[in-house]
Amino acid sequence: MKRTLIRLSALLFTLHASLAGSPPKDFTQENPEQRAQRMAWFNAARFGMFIHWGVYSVPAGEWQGKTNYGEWFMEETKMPVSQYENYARQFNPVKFDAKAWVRLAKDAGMKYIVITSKHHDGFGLWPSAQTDWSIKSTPFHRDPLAELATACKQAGITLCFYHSIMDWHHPDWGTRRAWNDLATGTPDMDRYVDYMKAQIKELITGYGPLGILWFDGEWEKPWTHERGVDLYNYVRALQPNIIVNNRVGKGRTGMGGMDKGQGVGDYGTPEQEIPPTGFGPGVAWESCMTMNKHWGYNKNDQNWKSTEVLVRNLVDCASKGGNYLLNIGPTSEGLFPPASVERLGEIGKWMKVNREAVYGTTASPFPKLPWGRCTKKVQGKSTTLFLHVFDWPADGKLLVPGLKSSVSKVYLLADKKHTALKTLSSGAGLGISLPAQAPDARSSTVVVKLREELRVE
Ligand code: FHN
Repeated sequence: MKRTLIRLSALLFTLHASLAGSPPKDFTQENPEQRAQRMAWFNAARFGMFIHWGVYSVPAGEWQGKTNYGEWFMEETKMPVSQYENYARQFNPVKFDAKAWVRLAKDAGMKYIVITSKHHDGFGLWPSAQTDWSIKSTPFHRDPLAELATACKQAGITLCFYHSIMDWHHPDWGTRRAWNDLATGTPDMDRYVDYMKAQIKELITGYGPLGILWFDGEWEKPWTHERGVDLYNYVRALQPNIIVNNRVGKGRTGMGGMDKGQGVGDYGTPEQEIPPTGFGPGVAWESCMTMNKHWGYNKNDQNWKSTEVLVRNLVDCASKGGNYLLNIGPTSEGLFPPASVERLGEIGKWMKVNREAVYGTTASPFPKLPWGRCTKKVQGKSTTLFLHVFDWPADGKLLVPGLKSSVSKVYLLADKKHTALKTLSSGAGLGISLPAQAPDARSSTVVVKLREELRVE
């Protein structure tokens, strides 16, 4: 009863405030402590799954003899929108199993999933009340996002939505395509923003608490910084603790993904690249990458990155204080490509041994390490360094340059007995004697427990 009264009074307060015409709250003026609290899960997670799924998976990258298409199929083929809509009628992912997808992500060590609720083609992956251009117009009379939300909740995985600001299908998107043969009238961006906000409200209020709203497609002229600030505040007002990436505004410097200043959004979004260094404490970022060459499913693209490259990318991001968002492009049947499943399984085996050297870590205190990377974990007064050795020294001698702190224990993370490794401090830093064989050629972790505060020269 008391809880209901509290809720009722909060609702009345909000109602009064809005009737009184008080200005909407500017969430960009959040204090550092509030921001740190809101970003904590993201910064600890370090590893997520990106999913690009939509009707573009039906042609699977192939059209009129060309085989290099992906989620940009409509734009790159310049297919009349009326013809492109036929793919929705063929989109029937009868093999879609949300629990299986979430299990694959969780077993790979991923802590969150970002799935395309709407990509640039405007197709809604959920039964939106705002348009028929959604899963409603397919033979698949289910709600994949609802099934994914349930599976994520059961598995303790954070669900996030990717939502494209740019919309090649909607008649009011400001830069209308010549091949949008269904659009009539003059584009009206205010009307478009109302439509986009109505869809976003469905997503934020209909699928449980979300981790991130991952905006994209912000680069075209009709979108402005001011509209970005407004959209950021709109989203945060609907779910105050949600995280919004920097593509809600206009601050992103191309694929480098970081803000050039005057941006809006909570973190930077390098794409298909990893920054050369981190950006210091308090600057959150996430590098998103494909596993082959396409975001959306392309049946001919067999350019798969090796598991070694994927593991080292994850370690590289974590060593610079960032996250790794690794993409899957499911088929129109609702399956992850076998090559993706294979790599997810291999990454999962590596994470089973090395996850504590990734989750909850912060950036390396060393400028550059010739043999690999380093992540750091501070728990109370104790500091642990995780040395990720890519190039195992042939002579068994590993030097941590400049490390001056005394150490209490050094051991291989893969060694369940935590057998102490011999160390020798010198003017050059800390020398560690390693066994001849690396536990994992892709990346092996040496744990260095410091006895005192961290000192690096
Ligand atoms: O145009 C999109 C592209 O299709 C894909 O979604 C990537 C992934 O972040 N983002 C844009 C390109 O920067």
